[in-house]
Amino acid sequence: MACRQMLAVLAVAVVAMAILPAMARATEYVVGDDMGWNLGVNYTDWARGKVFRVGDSLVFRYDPENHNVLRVSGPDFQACNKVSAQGPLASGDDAVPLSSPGKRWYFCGKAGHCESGQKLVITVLPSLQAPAASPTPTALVPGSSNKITVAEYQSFMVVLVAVLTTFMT
Ligand SMILES: [Cu+2]
Repeated sequence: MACRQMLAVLAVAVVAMAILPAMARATEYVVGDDMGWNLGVNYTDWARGKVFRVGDSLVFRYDPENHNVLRVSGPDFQACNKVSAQGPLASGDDAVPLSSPGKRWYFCGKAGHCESGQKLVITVLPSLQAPAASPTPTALVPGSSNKITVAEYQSFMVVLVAVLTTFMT
């Protein structure tokens, strides 16, 4: 029955559409990967090509005897100036949630380490699940306001497929 096969394909597609946004999971980035937070690692290279989003987190792993983590402003980052730094994080295994979009600057507060390149700047992008980034196919729901949510759209599609399936079988 070609009709039923098409419906099955449609149903799978709709379910996939409903599930995919929820699968845009938070990512945990171990800074420096296996090298950790240390001297002799180029954190500009490490960060290149990575996409950091709100909801993700950074994990700094290091020997707390030798390193720590300070969060600073952009100008302080350039100058390795820790006078107004936030922190330090000093556990040796520090998870830092990225809770807002924008730039973030970190460096190690031990003497000379920032100057030697133990510093990291990243740009945090908005979450993929932010309402502004969601499609709003308003034409599919006549009479509704033009502010339907993704959840409403997904519910509508699931109901639509259920109704179609009932009629076609
Ligand atoms: Cu250090």
